Amino acid sequence: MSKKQYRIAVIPGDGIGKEVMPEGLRVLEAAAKKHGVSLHFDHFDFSSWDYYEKHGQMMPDDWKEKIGKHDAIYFGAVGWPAKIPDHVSLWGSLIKFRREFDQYVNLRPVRLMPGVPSPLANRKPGDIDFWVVRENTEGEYSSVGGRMFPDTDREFVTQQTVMTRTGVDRILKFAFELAQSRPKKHLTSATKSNGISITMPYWDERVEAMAKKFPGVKWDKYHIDILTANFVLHPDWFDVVVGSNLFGDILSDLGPACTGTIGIAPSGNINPEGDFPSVFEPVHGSAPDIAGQGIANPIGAIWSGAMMLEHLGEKIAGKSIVDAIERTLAERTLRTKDLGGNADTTACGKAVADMVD
Ligand code: GGG
Repeated sequence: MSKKQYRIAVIPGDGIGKEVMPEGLRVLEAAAKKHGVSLHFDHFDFSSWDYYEKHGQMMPDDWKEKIGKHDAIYFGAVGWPAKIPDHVSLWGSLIKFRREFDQYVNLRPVRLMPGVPSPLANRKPGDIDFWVVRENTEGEYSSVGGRMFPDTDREFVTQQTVMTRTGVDRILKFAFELAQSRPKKHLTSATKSNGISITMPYWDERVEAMAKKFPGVKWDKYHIDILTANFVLHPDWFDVVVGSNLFGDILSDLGPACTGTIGIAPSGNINPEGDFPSVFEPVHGSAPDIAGQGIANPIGAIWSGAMMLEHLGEKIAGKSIVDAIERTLAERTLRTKDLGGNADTTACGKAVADMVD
């Protein structure tokens, strides 16, 4: 239900996050103006190397008070490995959001857009159109483990995968409900229960139990190794693909790569109950190799803004952005370099904003 007025926390983060976010905001403002939605943006500089350098931590102690009452959080990218190890920046920001705000769904669409050449042979728009649903709060991304006897011959490290019944069942329920709402009504589960012999058979067991509650949904499962091969060979087989935290992370980079570039892929870290704000961010990271050159593709950030509007109940405004993205991508000259065009980040962002209607 639309309330037409929203407070959004904006966190650009590191690297190209700082370059693509202004374009996302430009397009959000254009869509809001056209569709009578009022967006108020509060800007925050934490979750970045710059902040860490000054304060010795990724975020202030009261970060939850600062952004926890916003309607949504619009995020760029995190990571500046030349200065700070990736696991420190990720666990100090994004993973904190996901856990503390119980954003247990990571939702990532994979769609071949008109005019964008797929690296896969003979694929056209419509052939690739599915969702990756990634478990986002537990699984392989666990802090249970440790290191013993450091710097000796006896040194060892261990890290546990954590699967709880609540955690597994709630992500599966979300994925089955999504599959049920789609024309194909098909769900694929990513597993590796032949090799990972405790947690993955448990995951399979819970999938089977959940499937019984959704008799209208056809489902299948693949081990992650052949599933990745099938993403490349048969992307048209998929409709909704659900996976654990690690498998979902891998699949949701591979999927967009099959649609031309990871640069256009959006994502939502969603708390479906709405008890906490959800975070919307492009799938891509901070890309230090191209940061500062003004050539990053802003579409992933722009599309994430559309997902945010849809999540807030502003479906028409959200769709107007996705339609504008499609129209922009159809013009070679408006695409960025990664898609064979020659537009820079700003030109591409302005083109999308102009196309919003
Ligand atoms: N905008 C996405 C981003 O900054 N990703 C950095 C990253 O490494 N993410 C890992 C993850 O999503 O778990």
